[in-house]
Amino acid sequence: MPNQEYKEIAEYLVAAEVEKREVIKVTSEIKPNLTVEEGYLVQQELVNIKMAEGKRIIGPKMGLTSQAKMKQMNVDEPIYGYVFDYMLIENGGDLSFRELIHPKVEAEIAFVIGEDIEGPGVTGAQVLAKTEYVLPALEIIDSRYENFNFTLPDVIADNASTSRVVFGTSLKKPDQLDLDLVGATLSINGEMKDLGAGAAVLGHPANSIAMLANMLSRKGEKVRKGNVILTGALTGASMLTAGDFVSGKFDGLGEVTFTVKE
Ligand code: OOG
Ligand code: MG
Repeated sequence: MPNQEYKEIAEYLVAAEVEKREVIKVTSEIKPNLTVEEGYLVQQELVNIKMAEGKRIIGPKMGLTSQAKMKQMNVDEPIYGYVFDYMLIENGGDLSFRELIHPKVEAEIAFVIGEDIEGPGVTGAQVLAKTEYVLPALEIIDSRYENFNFTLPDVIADNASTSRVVFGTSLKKPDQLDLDLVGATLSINGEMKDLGAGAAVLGHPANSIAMLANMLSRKGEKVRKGNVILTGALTGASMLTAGDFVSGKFDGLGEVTFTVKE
């Protein structure tokens, strides 16, 4: 498919985000046979559009790294996307519901990378050696597709549903915790919606960054020093509505909260 076609699909998805309306997935009508590789080419065009608008990358992110998420979204392999500066909300801050389409929240462990990590062949242990800090996070995903209904190539093209992120404010060195055993709860208005542990993410969240470095190496890219990276949800995702107070509590890493405003 010619480059122009990837660009047009990327524009279709950016318009959905900007105009806050859900659209029909790419594989229903526009491009039924879109492949995973082509999904990433569309995603690259989408990233290019945002960069040209002056938006800056905070880091790549991993998605669909847990069985719970793969089952919830009915897909069978992890993906990556990118978090931009305009997506950040401070811990304890407000999420504007009217800026989004049909947001959901999920609990994640994030890594601050201290040295470049270049695949292929990267392992979780190598990732830990190059990690500066780990911190808790809540990711707000907002698929641009109707009812979060998509195939793997669709969700890749749509920047892995990335929408907003709240990073926690307590940073720990990776050797201060057994990240696979870190438990987390996700609550909305005081009611626990889901729970999980670090091991839900590919056995250990560091394995998620290793997989990311290995996937990025296919396009000659790497995980970079200074990237802040979401390793993927260790809980399922819960729908949000205006007025909600959301809290993610992580053993040894503290609490991350935000309020959903109109
Ligand atoms: C795709 C994004 C998945 C995660 O952490 O698993 C993701 C989706 O579920 O819409 O960010
Ligand atoms: Mg996520």
